Amino acid sequence: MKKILVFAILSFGAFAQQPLVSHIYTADPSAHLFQGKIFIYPSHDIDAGVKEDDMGSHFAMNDYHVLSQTNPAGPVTDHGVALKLADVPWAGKMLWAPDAAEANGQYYLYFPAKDKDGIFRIGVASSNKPEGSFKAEPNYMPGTFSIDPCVFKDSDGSHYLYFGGIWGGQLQRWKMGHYMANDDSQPANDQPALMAKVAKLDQNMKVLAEKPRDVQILDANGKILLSSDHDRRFFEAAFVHQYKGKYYFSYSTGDTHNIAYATGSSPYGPFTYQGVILKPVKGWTNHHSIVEHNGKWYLYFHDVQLSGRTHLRNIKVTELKYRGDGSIETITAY
Ligand code: FUB
Repeated sequence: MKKILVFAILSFGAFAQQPLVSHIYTADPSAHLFQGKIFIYPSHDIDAGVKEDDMGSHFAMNDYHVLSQTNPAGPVTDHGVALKLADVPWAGKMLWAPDAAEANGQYYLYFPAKDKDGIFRIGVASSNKPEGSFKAEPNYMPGTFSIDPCVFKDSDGSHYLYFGGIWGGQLQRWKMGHYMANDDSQPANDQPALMAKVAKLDQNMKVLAEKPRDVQILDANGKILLSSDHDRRFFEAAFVHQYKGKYYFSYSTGDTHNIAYATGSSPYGPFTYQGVILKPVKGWTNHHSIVEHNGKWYLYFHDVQLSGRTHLRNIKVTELKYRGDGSIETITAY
């Protein structure tokens, strides 16, 4: 595996302005502290020459690289190709946003791809090293669908898989509990918005331990967010972390381009909407992760500074700050 060390980050002050790497396009960064280092699991954007459409067909990625840093202001190591489409027996195309988890000394990469029938599913691959390379299971995880897996490890050691994304991510095609190929309609404006899904993972980390359930996001009055509420409802890019005993469910609002968050007292939710973590960035998509390092918190995110093109993105990092009441200060990247 080829390692590339990239000395792009020079000072803390330059953080939010500078892409973490520029030798490849990267997006959807999922950052985790493993073995005392920050490992970043991004999408690897390429220009595959696929015509742009509303379903995101031009995001036609075909491998993953794993990156690492000893600290968020430090140089980045690219550990090379960690998994490629050709080595995933069930997958047909479009390796979208991944996530990773550690259990029992093994590392697991969770990733969405369209299967050979064009249906997005979530797959899992494993390795004994956080940087891979990863070996994919022969089939996708039964019971999974749509995109943007996020794995959260609770304080008791259990792991939960969150997933889902609307429009190109196909979540709307599952609104009746089964796949409806040509139905991209959204619930009526006065109906609950489509919700991300969550299920506990089996201890083997490779299958769900239960049927996925809805991740409910409520307003301050305890009412479920409606389909018309584009500024606050879930679209894609689920991420879960814990802070001072509370669970924080953060996500992209998609067509309104914010990273928003909601908090709750269980990994299953319900979560109550709190506000915006990250305002829209350059490019259509907004996708992030949150990690603690040496007592400070960091937001990994992406924009299109290097290319100006929405499917050729670059990852960045900036500090994230909590107020005394646990709310998060809104970040404006520019
Ligand atoms: O990278 C492809 C897709 O773009 C991701 O899966 C979404 O979250 C959006 O960032």
